[in-house]
Amino acid sequence: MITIWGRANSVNVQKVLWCCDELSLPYERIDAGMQFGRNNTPDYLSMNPTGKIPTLVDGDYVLWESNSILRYLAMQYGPPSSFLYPAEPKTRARIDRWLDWALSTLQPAERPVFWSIVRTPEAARELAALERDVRAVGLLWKQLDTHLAGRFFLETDNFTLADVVLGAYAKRWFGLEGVERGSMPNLERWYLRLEHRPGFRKYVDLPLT
Ligand SMILES: N[C@@H](CCC(=O)N[C@@H](CS)C(=O)NCC(=O)O)C(=O)O
Repeated sequence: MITIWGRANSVNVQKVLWCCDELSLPYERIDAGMQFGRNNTPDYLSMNPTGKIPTLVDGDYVLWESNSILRYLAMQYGPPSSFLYPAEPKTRARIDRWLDWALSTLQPAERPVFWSIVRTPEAARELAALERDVRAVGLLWKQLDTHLAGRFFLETDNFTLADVVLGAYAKRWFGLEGVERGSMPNLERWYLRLEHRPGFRKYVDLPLT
């Protein structure tokens, strides 16, 4: 049995839950992080020394880092020529670059915006910083909008792990209230396509908290 440790409103946990849904994988989830705590107990730290969520436990195999968990699940449980994470090296590398871009570039830029609007009381918001941060992350989403011109999904004609990862962050962009997003027609079309995926609706397309 697969166990996923982490609260359900974490974007990094949501990606993993969505991926399990795409693979029709049963799992149990244990709340951890923020108000649930548990992630700094000695037992948790012995599984995941970073004290972050998510952590995956699959039998006696333990893994942390959300995108690594996605790759593992797709390789371990996807069919050999899995559409989610194709084995062909050039295709796989194009998917991997988006997974890397998401963690190295997009997440550091989107996190302050999300935290300011969703998890900070209005009176305590620093508006000048917020405006600057929205502009910065908007430029990154615009890069994705440009990439998506003429494409159905991010890479290949099929839905892949790249769509899972960026789709989870996209909810935290399109779901924000009071943000000037500018025109991103390709990104919007792609985002609407994700709404056809039950895993997106069930685990990601929820009120932001
Ligand atoms: N790069 C890591 C980031 C993990 C991370 O920062 N997780 C956040 C939640 S999204 C966390 O553990 N926050 C502390 C908490 O929830 O208490 C990953 O992708 O798994």
